[in-house]
Parts: sequence; structure tokens; C-alpha cells
Amino acid sequence: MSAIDYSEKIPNNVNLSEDRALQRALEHWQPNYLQWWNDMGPDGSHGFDVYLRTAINTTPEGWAQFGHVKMPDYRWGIFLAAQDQERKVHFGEHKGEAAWQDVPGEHRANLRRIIVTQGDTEPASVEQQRHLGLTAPSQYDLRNLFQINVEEGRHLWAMVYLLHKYFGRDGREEAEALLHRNSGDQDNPRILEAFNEETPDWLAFYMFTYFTDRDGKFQLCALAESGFDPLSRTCRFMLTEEAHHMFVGESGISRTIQRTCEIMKQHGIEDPEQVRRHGVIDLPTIQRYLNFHFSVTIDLFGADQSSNAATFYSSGLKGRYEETKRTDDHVLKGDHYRILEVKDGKLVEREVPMLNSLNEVLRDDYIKDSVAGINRWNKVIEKAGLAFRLHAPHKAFNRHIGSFSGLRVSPEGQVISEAEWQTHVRSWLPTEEDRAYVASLMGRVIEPGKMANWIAPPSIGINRQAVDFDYVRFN
Ligand code: BYC
Repeated sequence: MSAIDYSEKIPNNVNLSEDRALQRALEHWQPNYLQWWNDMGPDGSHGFDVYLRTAINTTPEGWAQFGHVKMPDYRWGIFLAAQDQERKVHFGEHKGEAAWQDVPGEHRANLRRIIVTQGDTEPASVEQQRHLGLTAPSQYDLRNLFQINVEEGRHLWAMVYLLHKYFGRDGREEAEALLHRNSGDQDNPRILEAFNEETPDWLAFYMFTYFTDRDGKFQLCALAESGFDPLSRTCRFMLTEEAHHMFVGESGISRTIQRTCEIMKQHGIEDPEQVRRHGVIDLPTIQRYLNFHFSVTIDLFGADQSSNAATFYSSGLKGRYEETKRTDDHVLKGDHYRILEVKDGKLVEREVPMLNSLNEVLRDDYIKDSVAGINRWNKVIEKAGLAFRLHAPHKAFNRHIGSFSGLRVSPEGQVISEAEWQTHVRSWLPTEEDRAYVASLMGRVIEPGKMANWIAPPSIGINRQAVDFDYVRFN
């Protein structure tokens, strides 16, 4: 079951050829997908041969094969992790029942909504990143961008397969709509806010892949627990691909910081203006980008109190992060969770029913994971002997979803007035000048092994290749 059949028009490990109607429907969607890729995918890249990994089976060991591929010829397909015949629903009111191989009628609308929301983010990110290839800081980075883009394309395939196979006509219509909404489109935008923001430069790209792809990790982990087994199996395989995306973000920021620190040490300077004169990104600008991407991404977990989240959990559709490792009753009725809210101009804790707080539970798990990487970035600064430290802003800072939306809160967590916000916001969030400065550094570097001035080289190449390997052949 885990081997992938590449002789088919749509590579798959789900015996697609045994279901002719489904196969025909997906083969009908395929050219529309390719059209979308040509129109909205990586700009100007269609003739390049890119050193990409392609899945060959879905086992944890050795599922990836590397080789030069033209991106439009990449074999997007349908790959599910192997089925466990004994698998049960692990949580909610159906706990202990056999996992569902089909969609339970009463949960159909909610499941479709979750799958569509997940599916919508995947092509959105490709659209957000489509111009970045024109300003890549190295061939190595260009290859990583393209790897991420083709895999996000495959993650769209993953959700479209579920829509086509399990949701009939509605599912087919939703699959079409996934190609018609576009990131940032005035009339037909992507569903979630963060996916309508631009990813205008490579610092934003690394922040996005560190923070926002990590939302992907947490949401996919929660969906991998689903009682709907095909969703669980597809998310489990998607997670193996997701790890590289977060690595690109974490190492990209780390290399940026390293280069900045080298320049600061070499010239004995700390003033951001002086640092900029050497063509690297000053640490306060990195902090402002971090504040922006962190706050926009934690909005993606939804409202802190959500009856949707309670329903998704109780009906067995979406679990918690590492649900099966937790030792409570996995039903959570009568359990409580402490959330923050504003009282008399201050943030105070309040105990509320756990089931309604599950978005907040996942957000808190996410925050812990994100902060760990920020600490690793600080180690780079510390090693250079510099006093500056990066911090995650308070979770109430710059929020647009949930009970903090409409409030003004400083990165340290003080509730402040609109006037105070306006006084300080330029030191908390990237300004137009910051973005223009970062944009001014973005020039395309494509000689093998060469790096743009603002970023340090990676410590190792991809798949144990040298850093100066020809990752992209431009033809
Ligand atoms: N922006 O009850 P609530 C990834 C809406 S990333 C705009 O809290 P719920 C990736 C919400 O729809 C992972 N609107 O919502 C990363 C609802 O609207 P209605 C993507 C928002 O349902 C990088 C209303 O506000 N996967 O894979 O509990 C690259 C009330 O909110 C937002 C998923 O998200 C927002 N940020 O929670 C590529 C998993 N937040 O119904 C890929 C699937 C909320 O009142 N999605 N709203 O009109 C879900 O589980 C849930 O839909 C959410 C929202 C957690 C997102």
C-alpha cells in the first residue's frame, strides 16, 4: 500500500485506477491545477531543472528521491500513510469506536469546512511566494523555495482528493473554488487572514516558513488525530514534508542573524543605521519582522473561545496536538483551562470550559514550540558576544482574531491607549522604511555556492550535496 504507482497519470498509492469515476473527476481537475500553477506558481521558473525530492513511498524511511526536475513536470499525486486496520477514534463522544473510513453524515458539513480551510492555505502560500525566485539570495535558497512550492501544491492535491472522493458534487465544487480564490484578491481572497498578506522579501519568507508553516504543523497534527481515517492518513504523510519547510525558515533566519553579527563584530558597531550601511539586516528590524509574523500567525488558531472548536473535538473530527500522548480522559467535559482576558484595563486569567478553549490550547502549544527556535537564534547572537536578544511578543500583541482584537497591547503585554500604540508602533512592527530597506538588499544571486551579502552560507547542502552544487539549472 505504501509504494506509489508512478505509471499512472496521477501518481497515487490509493488504487485510484479501481475507482474510474473518481479517477476521471481528478483527471479533469488536473489540467485546471496545472493552469493555476502556470498562472500563479513560481514566476519565470517553468524551464528550470530543479534538484527536488519526490516521494517514492510513504514509509518514514527513505521516502524521498532527489533529482533534477522541471517543476511543471513534478509528479504531484495522492499519497496517504499506511492504514492501521485497528485504529480507533481516540477522543470526543465517539471515543473507542472504530475510526471512520467514510464521512459520518452528521459531521459532513464540519469536515468539509475543515478540509476546505486546510486546502485553501496550500495554494495561497504558493501565490504569496510567487515572485521570490527573482530575488533569491543563492541557488541553494532558490531550490528550497521551489521545493516548498511543489510540496504545498501536493498538499492541495491531498485535500482535493478527500473532497472528490468523500464529498461528491459539493466536494468537486469546493476543489474548483480552491483554484479560483487568490491570495490578497479584493473580490475572492483566501479564507484565513495570514494567507492574504504579501511575502514580499526573503526575510518575510523565512519568517513565514518558520512561524506560519509551524501553524501548518500544529493544525496537521491536530487533524492527524481525526476519527476520519483518510484525513488522518493524509495529514500524517503531509507532516513528513512540513519539517523541511520549517527548517528552511529556522536556518534562513539563523544565517541572516549570523551574517549581521559577523559585520557588527568585525566593525565594532551596534547602531542599526551603521549596521545597514554594510548591507546587512540590523537586529531590531529582524525583531519587528518577528513580531509581525508571530502575531499574524497566532491569529490563525481562531478565537480563544470557540464553539466550533468544541464541536470539532467532541465529534471526533479534530484532536489536540499529540492527543494520544495525553493522559486525561480525552472527552474533556467538565474540564477547565485558563485563558487571558481584559478586565479593568489589565490582562487577567480566567478559568473557562476546556472544550470551548481548544483553539487556545493549540495556540499555547504552538507558542512553546516557536519560542524554542527563537532561543536557538539567540544562541547565535550570544556566541558573537553581543547583548541583543530576540523575544516572542506577548500573545495579546497585534491581534485581529479573538478577544484581544481591537485592543492595543505592547509586545511586553501592557494594555495601552491608541495614542501610546501610535507613538511606539514604528519600533514594534516593520515600517515602510524597514521593508524598503530589506527590499533594497534583495538581488538575485545564482552562481553556485555564492551568497547575497546579507546572509551567511548554510552549514551543509541538500541531501549531502556540496553548498556549491548546481541545485538549479537555468537552461
Ligand atoms: N482569519 O470559531 P472561530 C498551513 C473565522 S496553516 C480569518 O475561532 P474556528 C500552511 C472562522 O472561520 C494551517 N477568519 O473559528 C502553512 C469563523 O468564521 P465563521 C491551516 C478567521 O472554526 C503555511 C469565525 O472567524 N489549517 O497548513 O474555531 C503554508 C469564528 O472563529 C480566522 C487549518 O487552519 C483567521 N485567522 O477556528 C502552507 C486547520 N480565524 O464561521 C500551509 C483547519 C477564525 O463565523 N481549520 N476565523 O464565518 C480550522 O481548524 C479552523 O477553521 C480554524 C478557525 C482553527 C482556522
